Amino acid sequence: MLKVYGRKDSSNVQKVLWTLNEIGVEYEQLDFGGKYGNLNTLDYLTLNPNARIPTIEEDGFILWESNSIVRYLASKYDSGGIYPSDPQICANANQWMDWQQTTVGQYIVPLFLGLVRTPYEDRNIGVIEASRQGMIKVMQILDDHLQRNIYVSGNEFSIGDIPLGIVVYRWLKLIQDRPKMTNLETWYKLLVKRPAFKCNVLDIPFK
Ligand SMILES: N[C@@H](CCC(=O)N[C@@H](CS)C(=O)NCC(=O)O)C(=O)O
Repeated sequence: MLKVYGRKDSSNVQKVLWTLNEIGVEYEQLDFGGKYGNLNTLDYLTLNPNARIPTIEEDGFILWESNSIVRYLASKYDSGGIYPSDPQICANANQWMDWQQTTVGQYIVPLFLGLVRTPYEDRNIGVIEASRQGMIKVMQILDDHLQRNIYVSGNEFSIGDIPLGIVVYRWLKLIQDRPKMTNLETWYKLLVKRPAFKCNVLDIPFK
């Protein structure tokens, strides 16, 4: 059976678990990382030399990098479904996935670490505020895109919605002082209706 290495409260692991539930593939989830540790063992480093989660293993095939795992699973098990068959729609989904990692990540990661993982007295308010401002800027780009699109890559839910759905959940939960973004909230309400999003993201407490 396909193995997923990574604790359930990691946002990058959640992308993989959410995808697996969307496409109906059975898996075994193994608690690695965070309080479970075990990332710097020789065995784990052989799977993933970055000592990071998630990693998957399927019949001897090993893959790391959460967005690459989402693409692999969806293309293998749900091509034409959440992995769009139209090359341009698929490219759009990939574009927004890459944008999540490279552009949005630089703001949501310090915001999350500052507000969730850092004790109040140790927080760097300057970094938190700069990250909040950065998030407003990038969320407005997504909000504008969603004015013309029901989902990230068009009319259908796809892999493009998964990484950003997890980020937007954290953004809406962590920051109340933000401009209203109607299109983003309309899209987010569609995600909330998905059982795979609820059980792998909404129901898991922040850690
Ligand atoms: N770019 C990598 C980032 C992986 C990453 O940084 N994962 C975090 C968890 S979200 C991690 O391994 N942290 C160490 C830990 O959980 O102990 C990916 O998308 O998979």
